Amino acid sequence: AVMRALFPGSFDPVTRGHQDVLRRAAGLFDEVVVCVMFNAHKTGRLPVPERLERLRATADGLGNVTVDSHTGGLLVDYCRKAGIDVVVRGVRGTADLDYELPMARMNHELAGVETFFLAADPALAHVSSTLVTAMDQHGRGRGPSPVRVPDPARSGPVGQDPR
Ligand code: COD
Repeated sequence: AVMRALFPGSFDPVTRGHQDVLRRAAGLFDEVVVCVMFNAHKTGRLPVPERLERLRATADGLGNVTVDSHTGGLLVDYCRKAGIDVVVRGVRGTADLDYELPMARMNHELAGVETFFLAADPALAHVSSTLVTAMDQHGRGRGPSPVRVPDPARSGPVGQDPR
């Protein structure tokens, strides 16, 4: 059977950490939908069309990935509508798991949707949308897209951009 996975998130903005999870999910499942959703605990920063544009750049070259948004309802409703079998989430540490487990159980109870956890690459586990935004605001960013070619002048242990 074809396995369709959903990688949901705020992606505000998408980071190299998200990109790594997306690439790995694309290698594991037949089809992956990466989808902007609203997290009730977060105040939004970027408008959704801007988040989608950056996600499309990030997903570029991944032939089995499509980009979508679902900002007006529950994740389980999207899963039913889109024929999703599995939800993929990245886990950076125990704080992520404390937050993820109740959601995963709720999604399973409501719609039988399973959650598949991918352990964050330790080299990227510190990368978050919040830190990337702070760096952009203070002129230390590399620009809007996490898929840009690295600037050699910025590489090396000092001044390295975590995205
Ligand atoms: N390395 C690996 N993984 C990472 C990294 C990193 N550096 N950074 C982030 N991730 C992972 C996160 O752990 C997460 O799995 C995913 O990437 C996306 O992260 P965020 O922060 O962009 O997204 P969240 O956690 O804000 O997304 C939460 C949802 C929007 C999915 C959730 O709120 C939701 O399901 N909303 C829809 C409404 C709903 O159904 N609510 C009830 C849920 S029970």
